[in-house]
Formats: sequence, C-alpha cells, structure tokens
Amino acid sequence: MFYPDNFDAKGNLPSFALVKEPKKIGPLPKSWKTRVEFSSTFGQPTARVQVKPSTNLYGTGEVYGTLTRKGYTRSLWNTDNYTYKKDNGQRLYQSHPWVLGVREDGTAFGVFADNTWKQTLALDTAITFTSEGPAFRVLVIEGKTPQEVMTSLAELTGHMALPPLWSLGFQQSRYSYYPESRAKELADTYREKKLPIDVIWFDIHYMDKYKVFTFDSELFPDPKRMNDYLHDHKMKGVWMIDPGVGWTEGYSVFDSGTEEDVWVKDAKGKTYEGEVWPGKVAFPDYTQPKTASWWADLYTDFMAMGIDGVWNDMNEPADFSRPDWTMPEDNVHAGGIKFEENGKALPADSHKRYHNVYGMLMVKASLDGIKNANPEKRPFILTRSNFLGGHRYAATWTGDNDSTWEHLRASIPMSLNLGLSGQPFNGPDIGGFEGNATPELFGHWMALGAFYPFARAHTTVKSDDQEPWEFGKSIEDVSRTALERRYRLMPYLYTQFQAASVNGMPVMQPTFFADPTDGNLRSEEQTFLFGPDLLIVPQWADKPTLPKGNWRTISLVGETADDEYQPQVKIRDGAIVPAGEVIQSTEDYSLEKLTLFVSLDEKGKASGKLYHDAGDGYGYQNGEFVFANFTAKKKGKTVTVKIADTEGNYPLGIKTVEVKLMTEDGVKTATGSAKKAIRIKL
Ligand code: NBV
Repeated sequence: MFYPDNFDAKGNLPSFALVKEPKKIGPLPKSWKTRVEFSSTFGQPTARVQVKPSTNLYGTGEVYGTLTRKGYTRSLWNTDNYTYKKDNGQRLYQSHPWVLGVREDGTAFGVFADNTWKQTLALDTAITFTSEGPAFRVLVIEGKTPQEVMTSLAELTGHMALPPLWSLGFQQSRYSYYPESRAKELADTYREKKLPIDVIWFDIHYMDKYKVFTFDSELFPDPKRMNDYLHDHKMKGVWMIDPGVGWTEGYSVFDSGTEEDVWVKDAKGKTYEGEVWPGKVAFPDYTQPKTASWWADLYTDFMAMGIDGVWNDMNEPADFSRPDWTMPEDNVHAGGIKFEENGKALPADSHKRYHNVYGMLMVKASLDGIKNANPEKRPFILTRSNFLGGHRYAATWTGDNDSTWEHLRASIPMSLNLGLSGQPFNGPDIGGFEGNATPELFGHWMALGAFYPFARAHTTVKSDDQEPWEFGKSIEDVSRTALERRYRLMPYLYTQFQAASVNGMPVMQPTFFADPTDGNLRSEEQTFLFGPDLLIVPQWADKPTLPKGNWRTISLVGETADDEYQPQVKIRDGAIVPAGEVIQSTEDYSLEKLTLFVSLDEKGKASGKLYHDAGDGYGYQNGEFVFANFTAKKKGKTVTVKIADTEGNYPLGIKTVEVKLMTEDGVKTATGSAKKAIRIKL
C-alpha cells in the first residue's frame, strides 16, 4: 500500500472497493518490483507506475476497445453512454480504478487507486491516475500469475455471492414486453418451440407513468398473476427499478421520501430537481442510512408480487436535464452509511466524490431490501452502473450496444476486461440494443451468447421483434442449438460460478490465461476461455492464436466442428468437463444422467470437478453442498474414468455416467453406473 506525503484520509476513506482495511505487516521489501510515484499535475494528485514495453495491461473496468489497454486514456466518470459514442467508449456506465499488468515472463501485478473521485487513467509507458479529488493511496498486488492477482483482488474487494442457478439460464428481454398477454405469449412460445429459457424481463413500461415501485393498472392489472404464470412455466420474472423518483405529490414513494428527507441536495441545500422518465424527479441520497433503509423497505411489497430479480438501470445517475447527462458535481450527499466490514461512516461530500459510486450504493440498498423481503432465496440484481468492488451486490451488463458486427466482436474484450476488473457476472445485450439485427448477426450473437456468464437477449423500444423465431426457421434452429449447448454445460458453468464466488476467478477468461508465459496469446480477443477447461473459438474468428497443447473440439448436442454459426468448443487436454442433459429450464436441473467429456494429457491422465447444491437458498452455507472429483487414467490400452472422491453431504443424485473420451480416432463413448469405474478400451 503506497501513501503520498499529503494523503487525505478524510477525503478518500472509508474505501468503497475494499471490504476490510488491509493489515500492515511491515515495510516494503527491497525486492518489491512495482512501485508508485506520487506527484501533482496542474495541482491534481497523480500516481504513476512505470511499466516496461513488454508488459501487457488489462482491466480498467468497463471500456470499449481492445483487450490490451496500452495506448488508451479513460475517464473514470460513470456515464450513460448510448452505443458507446461519447469519448469513443472510454467512459461507460461503470468505473474501476484498476489495472492488471502481465509481464513478459507471465508474472503479474495489479494497481488499484483507492478513491472514487472523477479521475483519468492513462496507460502508455506508465499507468497514471490523475484525480480531481484530494491525494489518494494506491495498492499494488504482486502475483506469480495473473490468476493469482485476481484471487488477491477478490480477497481485498470481496467475493461475489453464489448466484441462484436460474440466473445462469438464458433470459429474454426487450424495452418493453407489455401488456400481460404479450409477456404470457412470449413465455408460451419459448416453451412450445422448445427453446430453453429461465427468465423474462420487464422494462420500464410496466410502471404507472414510469413511477418506480408502481404497476400500470391496465398493462399489468395483477403483477402477481403475471409472475405466477411465469413460475408455472418454470420461468422467473425480473423487473426494473430506476433511482429517479417522480416528483408527484400523492405518490407514496415521493411522499414518504420527502417526509424522511432522503433526497440528494443541490449546492444551496435544496432538494435537487432532476429529469428522467417520469419527468421531474428527486434522487435518493444512498449515502445516508435513512435513505438506504427507506429504499430497502420499498422492496417488501414489490417483491411480494412474486418478483424474482431486480434490474437497476439509469443509476449513473442519468439526468436528462443536464448537458452532461448527470447531476451537477457540486450537489451534496449527506453521508453516514457504514460498509459492513470496513467500519467508518461515509462523510458528507460533493457529488463529484460520490458520483462513481452512486450506482453501487443504490444496488447495495436494493440488495438489503430484496434479502429482507425474501430471506430464504438468493438475490439477483442486474445493475447498469457500478464501481470496483460492486460485484459484491449485483451482476452487470454492458449497457446500450449496437446491433452490429463491430459490437458483437467488441463484446468479447469488453466482457473479458470486466472480468479482469473483478466482475465475473457480466455480458452484453445479445442481438444488440440499438437498431435491428440481421438474421445472420442475430444467429451469430445467440451462438456466441451461450458462453457469456450473463446471457440475456435485449433490444430497444423501437426495434423490430427480436426473439429467435422472428428471424426465420433456420435462425430459430441456430438459437435452439446455442441454448441447448449452454444448458447442457450447466453443471460445468455452475461449478465455475462457485469457483468465482470463492476465488474471484472470472468465468469468462482471456485465452492467455491458458498459458500466461506464452507472449503470443496476450492480445488474443476473438477466442476466450469459458472456465479454465473450455476454449471458445467463434466460426468467424480470423486466424486466432490458440494456446499450445492438444485442445480438442467437442460436440455438445450433435453440432459439428464446422457448423456455420456455433463456435467450436475445445476441451483442454488433461480436463474432464461435466455436462447434464439438455433441459428447458434450470428448474429441471439434475445430475441423474451425467456426461463426462474426457481429454487425456500427454501422460494419459485427466481430472475434473463438479460443484452441486440446491441451486437456491443458503443451505450450502451450512454444509448442504457437494464436490465430486473425477479422474481418468490410461493404463496400457484401457482408460479408467471414475468419481475419485466427493466432499460434502449434499446428494449428487448421479445414476448413470456417460463418458465421452476424446481420442485421435474420434470420440469413444461408454456408459456405466456412478458407483463403479468406467473402462474404455482404446
Ligand atoms: O429502460 C429502458 C432502457 C433499457 O431498456 C436499457 O437496457 C437501458 O440501458 N434504458 C436504458 C433507458 C433508456 C434507453 C434509451
């Protein structure tokens, strides 16, 4: 931890990103490689870390552009950035003052500027943070590998909670599905056409005149009935809540907020008047304990409508009344809330200090409300705005992209860098938000979308219908295959999310994670790893650089390696990947018929892991979970595959195991009982 001489604790602490103040264990060792120099640039505090030309830089949060970040200067100022046009996408909805560096030899480091102020982050021969706030401290992490740095970052900033299994399923959204009959028809069509899906989303039109925590009585006369319908069809409903509260007397949310005086104030101390969808609005000041608890309480009645998850949008916060599309920097937040572990209360300060964490504070309060309302269930929130460490409260998506090839391709480095900035649960709008996707683009996006950690199709208000069947029979089939592949891999995917929740590893990982010492992989961004054992190679990838080793293509649901749309899925040699049957909803999730994709390494060995629990609730925190470890070994001409051991008490429920062994002469299949080893003759 590096402190400048003029460090201003009051102006920067408590930290938002850190879950705990790190303990001081001694002075910096002489051998420490990565050092921070502090200075001032035109009176603004600056922190600089020199980097060698051979070092690659990643992370920097949510940005548009290439995977490697050298050469970019970004502004850390959360911005509603429609189709990423402002500043060429170098300031989007979230801010992460964080850079991951990978040296030539594969060792790595992380640099984190511990402040929330408006600032710039420039990456060239140095990593340079220049803040518009007071002098700040910087943390540097060292790791033998980039993976080790990610694990350390999560120890400092906290782990994402294990999400409910249903949130890993496919999700369909648009701006907006209404009325109730349309949403029902959508659910019916998914089931009739046997397109696997778990979630339907409700965007702002469900509200009464865009007033949050209300429902339009004509469009959704009985929201509980709507959600019950989804539940009967093995689906969930996620509904939107924005921060701006319509300035309408007689509207209970506005009235109660005014009575408790929960609002952000202008520089003169008057309630700030902004403008969003409802027209004139007041913005909750989530830095105050009373605001956070008032906001959380609003979710009690809301969730009682059978709502399963919440979508917090526009929380940069977007404000249409201003030329720069957000509230004035000299607006005032009263402060007072405490973060669970890092102790001290937030001081009162300007919006300039708290702007970048407005969304994070909002989702933190939303999360409290949702958990109070449904204490037995795992919460799910999707947020547009957030800050480093905000993965503790919500998943995210990359905002309003375009229905273009450019944005489809860009979604890979975008999601990867969000993952490398500590947010494992993310993805873009599949199909693209703005404009109309061509059938070809939509097909490719669905095919790729099967492998985003968060897989949701979404589109804007004026666009054409964007469900798989709207693009003709062949694209509907492409979409079905894509979704079946995702659902088939659910046991493996859930295992990766469990790992992320304990070690901070991204679910979607850059290809260079397969071998951080291989300098050729460092800017590979057409392909990516889906967990450590599967490599995803889109059919459109042009001369991708693949990692060394014998990565073999597997067929998940009968698709061929040269399928026009479906990316190739390649298994690492030495890996065993568990898969389930194709299901239509995670409610049907079961390990009864487990498939193990096995690829032996040079030594004739392979291993793999599976995590399993109830998929929702908190039983897993009281021992109701199980890990199964699989091994495969070749001896002479026989390969033996077995469940070597299990840890934990939750029943696995595996009845039969089908082994699919990748060999040079194709796939060899054998089926047996889970209780016995399965032998395959080569
Ligand atoms: O609530 C409407 C949209 C939403 O569909 C989108 O995903 C968000 O990013 N929202 C922004 C507000 C208006 C966008 C033009």
